[in-house]
Amino acid sequence: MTTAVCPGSFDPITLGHVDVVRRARSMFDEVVVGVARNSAKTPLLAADERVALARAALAGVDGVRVEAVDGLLADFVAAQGASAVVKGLRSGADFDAELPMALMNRHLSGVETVFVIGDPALAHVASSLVKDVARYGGRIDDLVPDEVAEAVRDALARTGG
Ligand code: COD
Repeated sequence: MTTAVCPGSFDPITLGHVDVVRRARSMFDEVVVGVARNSAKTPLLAADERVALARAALAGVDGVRVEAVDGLLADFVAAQGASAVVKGLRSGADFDAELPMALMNRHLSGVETVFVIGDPALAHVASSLVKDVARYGGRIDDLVPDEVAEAVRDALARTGG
């Protein structure tokens, strides 16, 4: 059985992420979605909330499970018995950001990173933009899975935006 890890901060999970997970699942028998911490970002949603939303969003996708990542992604990938990391690319800017991470993960544990090109119709969808649109009262319902829009609005109201 082949297993891949789809990692991200998923703050929140978007339709772009779901597209990447589905593409990963078309190549691997099992996909583990790893909800991790990006030390360069301050999350809006707590880790357990990001995990719960990702689980709800992917509940109907066979062969996919969602787990929290504590610590290094390279260690998580090894612990899951996965043979690859799968990441999505929207643009050359994504590639520039992803290349050093892919090289570092390979340096740490030998794991390879596979890049998939996301759906161009979702190329504008990014968690940071989703939060910004919601912050100023814009409509995000067609950018995120059903369960997510309300959770983002609640979190923004709770934290004062
Ligand atoms: N279309 C296609 N791909 C998309 C889209 C879209 N619309 N939206 C997002 N993506 C892709 C991104 O390009 C990325 O590949 C992936 O989805 C996840 O995106 P984010 O924004 O949720 O996650 P990031 O980029 O913040 O994730 C970074 C990690 C959390 C994976 C990284 O910081 C990490 O591995 N942290 C754990 C600690 C660690 O090991 N650090 C050392 C790393 S070398």
